[in-house]
Amino acid sequence: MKDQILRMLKQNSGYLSGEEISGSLGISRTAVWKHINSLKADGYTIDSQTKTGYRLIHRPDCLFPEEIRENLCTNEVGRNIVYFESVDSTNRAARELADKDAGGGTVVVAEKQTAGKGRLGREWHSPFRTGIWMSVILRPEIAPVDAPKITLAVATAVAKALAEETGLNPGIKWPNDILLNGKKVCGILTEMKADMDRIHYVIVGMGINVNDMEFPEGLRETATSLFLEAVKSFSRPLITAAVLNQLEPVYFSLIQKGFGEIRGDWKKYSVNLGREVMVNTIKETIEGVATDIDQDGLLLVKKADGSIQKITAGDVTMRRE
Ligand code: BT5
Repeated sequence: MKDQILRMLKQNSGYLSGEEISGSLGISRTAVWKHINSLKADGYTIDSQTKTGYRLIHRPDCLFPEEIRENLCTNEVGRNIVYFESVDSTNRAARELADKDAGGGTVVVAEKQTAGKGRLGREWHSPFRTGIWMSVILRPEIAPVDAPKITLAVATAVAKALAEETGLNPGIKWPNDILLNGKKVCGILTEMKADMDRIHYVIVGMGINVNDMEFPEGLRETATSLFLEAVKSFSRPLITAAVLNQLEPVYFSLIQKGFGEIRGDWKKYSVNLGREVMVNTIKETIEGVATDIDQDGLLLVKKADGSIQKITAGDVTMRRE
């Protein structure tokens, strides 16, 4: 009901009387008044005039599902959005929902994470209302070994959305970083629950720094935000919707046609290819030139002895950055 009132206010640039709202929604005027107060408590500025009614003056930059959905044009992804003002980790919350049978396409968003995580137990800095901290539950019918390709597909979707919405020039650093001017603006964490031959679900977590004006010591040199790069702030719900709008077609293309379909786009955004890289994997460090990404999403590194090594997972550092 609250969402419906909000929608009515958004569609009306002038005042809407309590009577009009109560009449069209079939609720009492007191109920309308209560919902309006609740919207105000959420941060919406609504002018209330005894004679003329209510008018929406300003909306907060929040990840409320209603704000995201307004710009969403997907069929499945983001049709169900679970909102937290604060949560330990949206990936952890998404896992819990997926274990309780939440459908594929369910999105979890939070204004803040108290224990946001990166890969291999690293921390993800996720302060209140500066960025987009979100996780998408996916239920792909692909083999577990193919799951890492989802990270690459999602990186392509994020890069496309950021380029379109901001006019900036994002680059993908294999496998899971989006960079702006060499600094990290987004990290992706893909986790899954699977048997040997079957995926139960995949959780794709994305952390996008949007309106951060600064970063703490330790991240200052390596992290950036859309605000710092464009010198203007952006609507977080709008960027969230833009990312989900790109994610859905890229994901379905991956599932139906394989990584080959996306590979061209991925390469267009890659900042690795043709560069000297050092890749730390769990068991070794590989140095060479990143020459390509293959049909399976593996990074090909040409070593000094001329041999090509295919890398499935690791951290890439670029030389002469
Ligand atoms: C990642 O890991 O880049 C994956 C980050 C995924 C975060 C999202 S937020 C929503 C969802 N819920 C979660 O709990 N996580 C996901 P990795 O490649 O391991 O990079 C981690 C490293 O990035 C850290 O060790 C820091 O050096 C750096 N870092 C931490 N916070 C950052 C930030 N906000 N912006 C840029 N760099 C950051």
